Amino acid sequence: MLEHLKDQPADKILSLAAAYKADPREQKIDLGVGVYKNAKGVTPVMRAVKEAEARILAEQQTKAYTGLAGDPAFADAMVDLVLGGTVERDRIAALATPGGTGACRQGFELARLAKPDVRVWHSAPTWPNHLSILKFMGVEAKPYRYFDEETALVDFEGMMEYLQGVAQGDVVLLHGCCHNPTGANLTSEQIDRVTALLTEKGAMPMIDIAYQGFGDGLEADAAATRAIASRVPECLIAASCSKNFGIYRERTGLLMAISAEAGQTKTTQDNMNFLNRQTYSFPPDHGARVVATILNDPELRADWEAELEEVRTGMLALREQLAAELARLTNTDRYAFIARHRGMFSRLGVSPEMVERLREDHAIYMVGDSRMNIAGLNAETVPVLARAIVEAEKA
Ligand code: PLP
Ligand code: TYF
Repeated sequence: MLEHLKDQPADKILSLAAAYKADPREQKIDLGVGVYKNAKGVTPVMRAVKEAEARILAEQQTKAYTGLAGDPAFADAMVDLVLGGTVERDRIAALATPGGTGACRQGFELARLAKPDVRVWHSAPTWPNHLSILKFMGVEAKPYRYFDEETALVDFEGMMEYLQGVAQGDVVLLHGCCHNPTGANLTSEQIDRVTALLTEKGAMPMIDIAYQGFGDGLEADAAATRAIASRVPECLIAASCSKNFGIYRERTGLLMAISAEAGQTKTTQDNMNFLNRQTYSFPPDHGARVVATILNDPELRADWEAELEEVRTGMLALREQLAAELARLTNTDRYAFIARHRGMFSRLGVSPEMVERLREDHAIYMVGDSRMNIAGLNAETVPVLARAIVEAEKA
């Protein structure tokens, strides 16, 4: 029967990584897949992660199954990291999942379980996996305007106009911080207006937060999520530990579901556990245990926060350097948005042909929609990229 299988569309971001690897040119620059790299191009294991792993290796007495929802200590620590006590704990059900992707998938599944004809609104553009998962599930996806190609910032009035079309019982997917792929984010006033509109419409926000600590800091990056979650009756939150703990391959994430009343939480939790059981039974544990160990130990936590802060400020410095270099070369402030964007990514807003020229003529790899991973740069390659952009513009 397998002969009936058809080819599936490849993930463009992952295919780009393969193309980069195969490029024999020595001076190539990889601004593709969203993985943090230091100035040497290495994705390091964070110090606190190494130490937590050493402790777990020395102290762990059993590898018997956890519960279907994973280790409660992980859930508690992550609920606190993301929500910081802004929502009553007894209204929050939490489910450990394989990465933020697993949290998104189980969040969509939960919404569909509650409402079989649920529609999910998403920013245009959004992380391509949101769309491919929704399509695979057969859930209706509705785009809302988000990115203004002219300014490379958020078209907020356009967004609000689209969100007027939201109906009661719709899910509206938002990025908690560091929007992927654009790097353009809502201000706190704009978050307030979106929250008020969704409440008025009776829609449920679903927040995907995959880069807490990569934008303006751990607390600042959680502010939008907290502002929304503390003001709406119901909310889903998909959190990833892949980036901020650098544990990509450990597959560590958490789905939180906030119910309107504490009396609902048990049923919500039971449904979430059910979803894990139907999919893979128990979620991965190693990464979750590392995260809980770090967050619950003051020394490890302080060291993790310090290292994460270096990562964050390093990316900010690269943004500023690139924006300044482009201002100097073009004599305009056309690229000033790069310093205003936050997180790992900026969408340059240039044509696919120009992205192609950067790859062919300069061995610079960015995603076809002109998304670049800022962490793929270092102080030496920023001027190389800036010159290439200016040259490719003229070609
Ligand atoms: N959501 C967004 C917006 C992302 O960019 C990512 C990227 O990795 C994820 C979720 C999920 O990541 P993971 O499944 O590796 O935790
Ligand atoms: O957007 C990115 O680059 C990251 C990593 O199928 C990623 O979120 C990319 C593709 C994918 C899963 C993760």
